[in-house]
Amino acid sequence: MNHGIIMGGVVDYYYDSIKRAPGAHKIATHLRKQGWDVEVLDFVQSWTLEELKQFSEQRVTNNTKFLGLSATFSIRFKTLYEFVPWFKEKYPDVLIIGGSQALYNTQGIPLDYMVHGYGELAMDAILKGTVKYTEHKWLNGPTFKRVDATHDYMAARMKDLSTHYEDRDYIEPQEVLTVEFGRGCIFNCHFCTLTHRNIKEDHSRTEDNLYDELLENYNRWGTTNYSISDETVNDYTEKLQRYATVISKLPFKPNMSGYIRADLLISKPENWSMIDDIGLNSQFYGVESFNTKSAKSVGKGMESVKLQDGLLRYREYMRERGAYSGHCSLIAGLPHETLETLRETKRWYRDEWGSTATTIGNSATMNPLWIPDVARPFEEQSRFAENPTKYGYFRTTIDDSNSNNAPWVDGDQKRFRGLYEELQRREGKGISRTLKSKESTFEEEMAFMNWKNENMNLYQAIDFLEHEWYTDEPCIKRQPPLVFGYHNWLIDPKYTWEDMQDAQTELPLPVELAAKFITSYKKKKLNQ
Ligand code: B12
Ligand code: SF4
Repeated sequence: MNHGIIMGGVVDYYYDSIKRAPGAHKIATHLRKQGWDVEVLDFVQSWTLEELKQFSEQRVTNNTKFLGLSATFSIRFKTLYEFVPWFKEKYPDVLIIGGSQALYNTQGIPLDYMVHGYGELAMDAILKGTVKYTEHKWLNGPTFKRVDATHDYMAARMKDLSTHYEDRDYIEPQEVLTVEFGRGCIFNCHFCTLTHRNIKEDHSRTEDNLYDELLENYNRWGTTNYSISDETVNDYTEKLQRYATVISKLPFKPNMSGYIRADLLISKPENWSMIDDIGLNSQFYGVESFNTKSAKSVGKGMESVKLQDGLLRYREYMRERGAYSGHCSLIAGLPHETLETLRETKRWYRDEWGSTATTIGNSATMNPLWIPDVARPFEEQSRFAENPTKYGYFRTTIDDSNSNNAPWVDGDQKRFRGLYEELQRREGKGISRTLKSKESTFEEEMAFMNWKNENMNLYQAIDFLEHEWYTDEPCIKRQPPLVFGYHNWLIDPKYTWEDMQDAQTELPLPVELAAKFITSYKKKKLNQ
């Protein structure tokens, strides 16, 4: 039987994540249906070079045709820069294939092929030897063949989106697994970087296909916790209806977190009971701005007071039914936003939405507007980033923005000094538009435009965030965990999904337990 290995890992903001590599399991499932024996190695960021070598020596045989590297986010880990060349030298006939939605997530790693986009159909073509590709070279690095799955092998209309796990994955019941309902989004917001947006026809999996996956995971591993990887779960009602109907027939009620468009949620109360039936009680709202004109400028049209009142009403509705967590994600610096409108948003968060000294409310985060400084080839750009001047954004410098040369003063939470100093350093060195090499991974992460518009500039935005948003007030300090981060707590069976509505400060992260979980996983894999 043809054999392959896929290694992957998801790194979180907190520490090496105990989340399974969703793309690795998806591709493995796809190939197994065609008779392949494909094993997934999770948490690759936590494996040492020696352990990766040991694993390979145990697994690779004459039947092994490929090593896959799965990068939901970046996998530019030091161990992989060392391991992959070793693997290539030792097993020159085994293809090394990277896969990610963003080409640069494997920057500098010596690969035979790099697939960008949803990779199932591209993988089929590579393994059949019929794939279309173009030759490239990483900046200061090796050459590779690029396979474009965003156009040539677009796997965005799949009716079967199942993921099957195996005994050799050692899934434990408390884990939060990833599930997909569909790929792409029917909308086309101005700053969105999603490749498959503006899709008008149905792009979701069949409801039976979803039902089978949830039931299998419950029966085999005891899984009840999920995060949904769709960009917008509530883009249309008919899809919600189909999934609510089948999920209600399961012998358990799942808990799910997912991206919800808040304006649609509020304008379609007929969807509320369906969302409840799905178990989607932890919701991430890409609100972007509570200033109506600003939200409209990026394609999100609802009048802000209506949106805010609607969210509070919806919260009451959900709390009567059980667990509920709602997270508003906001941006400082969209068109028409001023320091005063940002302060107004903070007042609403402090007084209405967030936690107080005695109650636990909901969470909201605000980030500075990020406009990429230089377009990365083969990566989807938002309309916003393609033409910032059209939206009234111009380049500036820290010297211009901070004209009286005031020294940076840390706020309560000391969050933005690094960013401020980095902006200054880049400008001083004239390196603001450098694309990174594998040795200087930081550069590219920081390569965003230092902007100004007619109302404010980036320096003012980070100064506001440092001193007025991220303060030590209860709405910030006592906010519950962010809805896509629950796995960091739930890996400890002492925590329940309902606990995720408590103040984060009262929920110590089980860092040691997570480390032990990964160590034990590695041991099982190496002694299989
Ligand atoms: C959930 C999610 C989050 C959660 C993650 C929580 C967690 N730990 O799981 C949160 C909210 C924390 C988050 C944060 C961020 N996210 Co996010 N996120 C997602 C989302 C919606 C789902 C991820 C997922 O599970 N996908 C499902 C799996 C199946 O997809 P996949 O792993 O990519 O696998 C497919 C392909 O990559 C490929 N593939 C994968 N492996 C392999 C292997 C082989 C051999 C092959 C051939 C192919 C292949 O085929 C797979 C199946 O088709 C995606 C969008 C999306 N729908 O994927 C964005 C996405 C991954 N996020 C993105 C971004 C930009 C971010 C942030 C940087 C946002 C920000 N400004 O803060 C941060 C970065 C966080 C970090 N760790 O670095 C971008 C990444 C683009 C990029 N440049 O890397 C995405 C793609 C959205 C987008 N289109 O803009 N995110
Ligand atoms: S921002 Fe959200 S709703 Fe808008 S196009 Fe992107 S995924 Fe769809």
